[in-house]
Formats: sequence, C-alpha cells, structure tokens
Amino acid sequence: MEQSVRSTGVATHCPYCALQCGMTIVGDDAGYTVLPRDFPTNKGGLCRKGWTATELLTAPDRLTTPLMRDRKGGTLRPATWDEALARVASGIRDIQERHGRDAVAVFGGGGLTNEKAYMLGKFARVGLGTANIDYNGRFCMASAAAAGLRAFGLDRGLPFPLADIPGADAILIAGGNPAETMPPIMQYFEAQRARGGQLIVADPRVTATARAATLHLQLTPGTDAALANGLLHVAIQRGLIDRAFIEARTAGFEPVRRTVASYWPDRVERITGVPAKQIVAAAAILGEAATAMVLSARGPEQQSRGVDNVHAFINLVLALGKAGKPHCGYGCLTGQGNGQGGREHGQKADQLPGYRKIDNPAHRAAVASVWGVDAAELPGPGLSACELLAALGDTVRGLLVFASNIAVSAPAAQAQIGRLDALDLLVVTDLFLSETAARADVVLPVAQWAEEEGTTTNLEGRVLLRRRLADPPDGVWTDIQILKALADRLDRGAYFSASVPEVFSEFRRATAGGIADYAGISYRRIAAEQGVFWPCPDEAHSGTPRLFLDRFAHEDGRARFFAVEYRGPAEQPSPDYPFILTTGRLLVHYQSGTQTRRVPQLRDAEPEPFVEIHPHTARMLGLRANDRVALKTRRGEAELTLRLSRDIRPDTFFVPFHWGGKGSANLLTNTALDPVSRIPEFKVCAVRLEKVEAHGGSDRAGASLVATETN
Ligand SMILES: Nc1nc2c(c(=O)[nH]1)N[C@H]1C(S)=C(S)[C@@H](COP(=O)(O)OP(=O)(O)OC[C@H]3O[C@@H](n4cnc5c(=O)[nH]c(N)nc54)[C@H](O)[C@@H]3O)O[C@H]1N2
Ligand SMILES: Nc1nc2c(c(=O)[nH]1)N[C@H]1C(S)=C(S)[C@@H](COP(=O)(O)OP(=O)(O)OC[C@H]3O[C@@H](n4cnc5c(=O)[nH]c(N)nc54)[C@H](O)[C@@H]3O)O[C@H]1N2
Ligand code: SF4
Ligand SMILES: [Mo]
Repeated sequence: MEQSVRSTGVATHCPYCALQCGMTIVGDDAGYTVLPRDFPTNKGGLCRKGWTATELLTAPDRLTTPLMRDRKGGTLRPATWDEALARVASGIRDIQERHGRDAVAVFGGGGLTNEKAYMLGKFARVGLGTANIDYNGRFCMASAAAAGLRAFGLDRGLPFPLADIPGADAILIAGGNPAETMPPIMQYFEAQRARGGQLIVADPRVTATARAATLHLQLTPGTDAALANGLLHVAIQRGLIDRAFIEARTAGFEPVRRTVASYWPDRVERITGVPAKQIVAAAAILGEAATAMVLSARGPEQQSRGVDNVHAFINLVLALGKAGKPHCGYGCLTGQGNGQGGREHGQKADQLPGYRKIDNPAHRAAVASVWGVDAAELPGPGLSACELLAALGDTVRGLLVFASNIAVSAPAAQAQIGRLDALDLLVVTDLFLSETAARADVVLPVAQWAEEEGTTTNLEGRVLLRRRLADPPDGVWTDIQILKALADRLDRGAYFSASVPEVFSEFRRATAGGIADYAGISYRRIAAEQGVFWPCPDEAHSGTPRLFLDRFAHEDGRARFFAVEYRGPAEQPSPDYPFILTTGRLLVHYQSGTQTRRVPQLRDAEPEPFVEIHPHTARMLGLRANDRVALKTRRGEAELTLRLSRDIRPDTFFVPFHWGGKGSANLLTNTALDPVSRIPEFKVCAVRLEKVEAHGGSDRAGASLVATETN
C-alpha cells in the first residue's frame, strides 16, 4: 500500500479554501510531498498553505484519544471511546428530558465534506430531533447566498466556471483579496488583463489584489451600497444601461432607478471617500465593456447591511445587461473548502438537503421519504448561528460542535466563551485541541482530509472528490463514524450508515428534484470528468457549468432588482471610538488558525497577531512600529503589536482574525446582524487605540490617545 502510494501518488484536493486546488500526494507517513496538479481550478498552482498541507497529518499534537472532564472546572483527561460516547449520549438524553429536544443544538462547518454536512443535518433532525442546527457559513457567505437567491432564484457562488473570467472585458472585485485568499485564482485575472481587460478592485486597503487592478477604489469600510448605487447612477446618466435586457429578463427596475437618482458622484464621494472622478471612470469601464462581471467577497458581505450591499452590486450587473450571458454575471467568491456544498445540504437552520426549505411541506415530504420518517416528525426552522450562540447556557443547554472553532471565530468572542462555559454539555470533534475544544466536556478526535474519502463543492459549483491517502492514526475516528455511533446510542441507529459511499448514495437521492440536485453525480464521474457541476439530475446529464443563460431560476425566468438605500454600518466612529476597525485574512493563515498555526513554515512567517495602521495616524497618535497597543471597542479589548503600512486608509485599522487569546480580533467585533442573512458585522466597527508599553525606551506617555481627526 505504502509502496503504491509512493510510486503513483494520490490525486486529491487541498484541505483549505474554496478554490479546492488539485494536488497529488506522494510518500508515506514517514514523509509526504505535495505536488501541484494541472486541475481546472489551479492550473498547476498552489499557495503556501496547500504546499504544506500534509504537515497536518503528522503534526505532533494531533488528538489521538477522546478527552473528558469529570466535572465543570476539572481538567481534561484521556478516555476510551466507549466512556466518551456514553457520556455524550447520557448528557443529551438528560438535557432533552429536562429541557426539551431543542435544548441540544448542533454547530457545523463549511469545511465538512458534503457527506458529513448531509449526515450532520440528518443527525440533528432524525437523531436528536432538534430544530437547532446552524453552522459557520452564517459567518461567511450568507449575505451573498440570500441576495443571490432573492435576485436570481438560485444561489451558487459563481454561476460560471473560472475559465470564463479571462473573457470578461471588465471585472469589479468588491471587497475580496483573492491574491491572498486564493492565490492561484489570480492566473485567471492575469489572463484577463493580458487580453486588455480592465480590473477594478474596491477595498479600503491597497491589497495585493488591488495592486493587480487597473483601478483601485479605496472606499471607507461599510459604504459599499453607496458606491454601487453611485456606479449605477452614473451608468444611467450616461446611457450605459441595457434597456432591452432589463425589459426582457428582469423585474423591478423602476424603484431602483428612482433610488439611485440621488446618488450623485459628489455625494457618493462624501460617503465613500472615493473621488467622484474614479466613480465616473469605474462606471464607464463597466458600462462600456461588451462583457463584464462583478465578484463580491467578505468585504461588503460581512456587514449588518450585507444583503443590501450585494443587492446593490447585483442591481448594477442587471441594469448593465451583464448577467445571464457568456463572460458576464455576478458571482460570490465563496470561502471554505466546502463552503458551497456545506450551505446546500441541511446544516443550515432553515434548510434540508438539495437546497430545500424546511418550512415547505413538499420539500419536507420529499426528504422525509428518503429518510424513512414521517414528515410531521421533522423539526421546523431553528436558530441561526449567532442567535444560537446567544442562547447557549439559556434555552440551549447542550452543544455539539463539528468543524468550527467558535471561541476564536465568532464575533464578541469574550461573551461567547462565557456562554460555552455555561453549557451543561459541550462536545467538540476536532483534529487538534482548538480553543473551543479546550473548553469542552468531551473532545472527540477525528480523521482529516487525506485520511477519508468525500466530496466537496468548490466556488464554481464543481463537485470534487477528495481521496483517501492514509489510515487515520490509531484511536482516531471519522465524523461519520462518530455520528453513527451516537445515533446507535440514542436508539436511532437504524436510520444511519457509517459507510461513506452509502451516505453519498443516500445523499444523492435526498437531493434529487431539489435546486442543488446531485442525483446524477458519482465518484466515478467526478474522477473521469474533472468534477461535475450541479445541478446534475441524472447520470446522462452533463452537469451545469453555466447557469441563467436562457432564464433565471425564478418561476417567470426573470431576475429581480431590489432597491437599496445606503444606511451605513451599525456603529459609526464617535469621539470615544474615533477609528474604524476592519478584520480579515493573511495569506499564510487559515481561519481561526487551528491548522496553520501548527505548520512551522506558516507559523514562522506570521507568528503573532497585529494591527495595521497608516504611518500618518501613528504619528498623530505618537506611536511607532512594534509598539504594543490595546484596541478597545464597546465589546472588549485586544492587545496587539503595531504594524505600519501606507496601504491602509488613515481612518481605518486592520486586524487579522487568525489567533485566539489576548490578540483575538473577535474580542472587538460587533454582533450586529443583517436582518435577512443574520451575518454578523465582522468588517466594520468603531475602535480606539491605546498604548500598552513603549518600544525601545521611548519616553512618550502611555495615556489614552484619542485622534483629533478621522479623515
Ligand atoms: N489565506 C487565507 N485564505 C482563505 C481563508 C483564510 O482564512 N486564509 N479563508 C477562506 C474563507 S472561509 C473565506 S470566507 C475567504 C475570504 O476571502 P476574502 O473575502 O478575499 O477575505 P477577507 O480578508 O475576509 O476580506 C477581503 C477584503 O475585504 C476588505 N474590506 C474590509 N472592509 C470592507 C468594506 O467595508 N468594503 C469592501 N468593499 N471591502 C472591505 C478587506 O480589506 C479585505 O482585503 O477566504 C478563503 N481563503
Ligand atoms: N473577525 C473576523 N471573524 C471571522 C471572519 C472575519 O473575516 N473576521 N470570517 C468568518 C468566516 S468567513 C468564517 S468561514 C469563519 C471560520 O471560522 P471557524 O468556523 O472557526 O473555522 P476554522 O478555523 O476553519 O475551524 C475549523 C475547525 O475544525 C477543525 N476541522 C478541520 N477539518 C475538520 C473535519 O473534517 N471534521 C472536524 N470535526 N473538524 C475539522 C479544524 O481543526 C478547526 O479547529 O470565521 C469567521 N470569523
Ligand atoms: S488557494 Fe486554497 S485550495 Fe489552493 S492551495 Fe491555497 S488554500 Fe489550498
Ligand atoms: Mo468563510
């Protein structure tokens, strides 16, 4: 076995982001090597996280045995699987008897394969009978998903393959930094530029992506809706909109036209800080191009007006007639390895497999018949992620976490941690003792990407197969085995299988006839066809790389406009909190950092959390590079090292969120939620900065420093 792995290699995909780069792995547990594969997503490219991904398999502090705490406040000790699973099952029974079924909740993750996400959703509804399951995708692309669903009648990250990008004459990337978050994807934008295409990037920072652009709009965080309305205003004024397209393929333009009429470039400049001339230039680039795309990422989406922001960009695309045609459209750059599939198959509070709605009687009946249960037994919609976290220790007494490190990644982390500690039962399955696992009553060690088989769906809607390369270490189970064993102990085992291929084939049936229909997709086809795009209703169907070419997915075939007023973020700078804080990612770390902080090359490249501010702002505040500073918001305080950069707006601070502890960005962030998507406002809040200690013997006072001017 080891010999054959070494000689032929195993073709699989990276464990991290939604690009799902193809890679071949050679070697054995004495040492693995990652070789990039010429796959349509990455064309032979990988980022540093991908190159080093196999280090996770042999990391010295992998969990290899269940851990248990005998009493609250006690220490975690090794336990047998029997002991740990018995404790989980009795804890669940006890809570549900005393407080009702919904008092036990499940929190999932967009990193789980389709098979696992599907089984987790079924386990919550059929195994536990709880309505309360949601997942970290609610922190991620929920705003784009909600807006896409409302505007087009269907939500898939990109409605076209990456291969279509080079053919777009103009592209606007709104609040995405793919040069760091999906580096190999930049090949497609480079090809687009090489053809003479224009690339516009809207970001408060001069990111590596903004440097690759022909025009950078350095907007104030939280002002995207004003920018998008301003672009549409100019396009209308200059006669650049496509009236025939609006007439034939859309509905609801008139209220949008009226709304954007007051978004004059001068006014939009005052709101966004983007010079009026640049607004006019960007509108002309997009409107005059024969083909154009708008791609959004977390910048405009992770806001309390995230859905409005995405609608404002979709309105622009529709009015310009740049949707539902080749090399045109709106797309969202999804995030996690299975961010797309993870949002389609039932780990969301309001959803059943195949992108079905849990409150739709026909959808309930279809899924209940595959599951062999009575539709009336299926719970209704549960609490969304942030609301679920807010209920911990209150109406929710037990929580099972699969593939998320909420103690680091949820907003207002200090409050979340307190609520985790208030639970009667916290169960965490993970590869490592994450900050969340460290607070659990029971920790269950799981296999990882290359130790099990399963499918993921990448940002293009392409369903891919991750292959098994090695056995998990002794004592480590897969998530699927754990769910089956728990179902057995709850006397619901008859409804579940522990075989991944069996779960996959049941999953295909459960999606049949749904929006995200995977019925025709098999492991064999995925391998033979370099992935298969959903919807793919039967084995004879070739899959759907391009959506909306003939019609949008609403019953009448028309896309919908939604009029959006700029309302601004939930928190504006004030004399006490005079600056804007935004948070995001660095190339070498992934998410809460559980995985990448354990890979030496990545940890050494970015060893500690920091805040990035403009040198002018630092001078005004009497600060120098490497000073230790405290950032304070209305939620909490974080201690960080100061980094200076001319690439950020002087009124804005940037903190990456890849660390827990005192430097965790989420000690600061705002829990204000979007009313539709329920996404928290990770990208904007008001902040103040204070010096903790002077660097290099400086005699400047460490008193509170409040800016006199905020740009
Ligand atoms: N290296 C790395 N890659 C990753 C991940 C990772 O953790 N690390 N995570 C993956 C996941 S799950 C996701 S969701 C994606 C996220 O991918 P991206 O969305 O590209 O990443 P972010 O850094 O969160 O945010 C993108 C940009 O938004 C800008 N921004 C901040 N506020 C605003 C605003 O108000 N408006 C606008 N227009 N822009 C703003 C930030 O300056 C930042 O450059 O990355 C995926 N890839
Ligand atoms: N301030 C701020 N906060 C943010 C964001 C931001 O931009 N700013 N972005 C948000 C976004 S977009 C996202 S997606 C979230 C992500 O944040 P999290 O949900 O915390 O995501 P990860 O850090 O990837 O956590 C995954 C955990 O599961 C483990 N794991 C990996 N694979 C498996 C598996 O197969 N099974 C099991 N059981 N465990 C596994 C990993 O070791 C890790 O501990 O963070 C959000 N938080
Ligand atoms: S871009 Fe994403 S999928 Fe590709 S190697 Fe990097 S982390 Fe992995
Ligand atoms: Mo994400």
